[in-house]
Amino acid sequence: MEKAVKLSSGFVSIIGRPNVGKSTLLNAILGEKLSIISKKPQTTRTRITGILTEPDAQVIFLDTPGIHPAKSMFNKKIVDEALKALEHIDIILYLVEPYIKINKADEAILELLNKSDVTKMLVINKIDTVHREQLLSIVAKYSEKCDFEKVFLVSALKNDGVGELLGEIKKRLPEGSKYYDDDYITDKSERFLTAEIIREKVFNLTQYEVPYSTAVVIESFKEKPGGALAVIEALIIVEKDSQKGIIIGKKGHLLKKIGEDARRDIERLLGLKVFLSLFVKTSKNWTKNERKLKEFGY
Ligand SMILES: Nc1nc2c(ncn2[C@@H]2O[C@H](COP(=O)(O)OP(=O)(O)OP(=O)(O)O)[C@@H](O)[C@H]2O)c(=O)[nH]1
Ligand SMILES: [Mg+2]
Repeated sequence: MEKAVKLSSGFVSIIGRPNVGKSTLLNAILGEKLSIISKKPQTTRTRITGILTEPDAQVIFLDTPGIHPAKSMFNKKIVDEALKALEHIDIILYLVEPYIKINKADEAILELLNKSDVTKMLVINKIDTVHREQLLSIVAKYSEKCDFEKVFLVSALKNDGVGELLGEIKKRLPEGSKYYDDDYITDKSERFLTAEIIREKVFNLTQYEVPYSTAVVIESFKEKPGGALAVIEALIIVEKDSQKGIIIGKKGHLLKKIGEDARRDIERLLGLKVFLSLFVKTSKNWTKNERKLKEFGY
C-alpha cells in the first residue's frame, strides 16, 4: 500500500510598502508571471491570489497593494484591499527593502503587525543591492520593533533565498486538505489578468500622473473555435483628454507599442495567438467617482 503523504495547506499574505518587490516575490515563488510589476510605486491595486501546489503542500499566497498613508478615496480603497489580507490567514510575510530608515508607512505596518496574532515573518528583499554586512543592523532594527518568528534575506529578482523561504512557510502551515484543484494557479480570470498586463504596459511606458489615472476594461474576449486564436478588445480609460493624447502618442506610436508589448505577454499567458485591439477613452475624474471605480473593477 502506498503511504499517504501528509499535506499542509494555508494562506500567506505578502504585505509591505509600495515598490518593495511583493509582486516580484509572488512571481518568483510561483515560477510564473502572474502579478504585474513596475519600477513605479502603487502598481498593484487589488489582492492577487497565487496558488502553489506541491506533493506535500498547497500554499495560497496573497499579493497585496502597497500600504501607505493614502489621501485620495481611490488610494484609500487600494490600501483597504491590502489590509483585508491581514485577516483569515496563517502567515504574514512582511516585505521590506534593505535600508536602515524605517519610514512612517513602515511604522504604521509594524503597529498593525503588533496587534495581530498571526505568525509573522520578516523578509528583507533586494539584498542584491547592498553589502551583506549592512544587513545585520537592518535585521536588528526591525526585530526591535516586532516579534518575528523568522527573518529571511532574499532577492526576489535574482531568485535568491526564495526556496528556503518557501520551505519554512510549508513547515509552519497547518495540516489540511487542498483548497483548489492542482491545476489552478490563481482564482483570477483570464480577462482580469489580460487587463492587468495592458495596465502594466501603460505603467511602464507612461509617466507622472498618467499611470495613476489609467484603468483597463476588457470589452470583449472571444476564443475562436478550434482554440488557436483569441480576439480581445480592451478599453484604456484615462481621466482627462490630455492623457488620452499622451497614451495614443504621436501618430499612434505609443498605443501601438503598448498593444505590441501586451499582446506578447497575453499570448504567453493564454498559450494562444492573440488579436488585440486597444481603444482609449476619457472618463472624467473616474478615480474620484465611487460608481465608476466599481465599474472599472475597484
Ligand atoms: N534589485 C532588485 N530589484 C527588485 C527586487 N525585487 C523587486 N525589484 C524591483 O522593484 C520594483 C518594484 O517591484 P514590484 O514587485 O512591482 O513591487 P511591489 O511591492 O509589488 O510594488 P506595489 O505593487 O507598487 O506595491 C521593480 O522594478 C522590481 O524589478 C530584488 O530582489 N532586487
Ligand atoms: Mg505589486
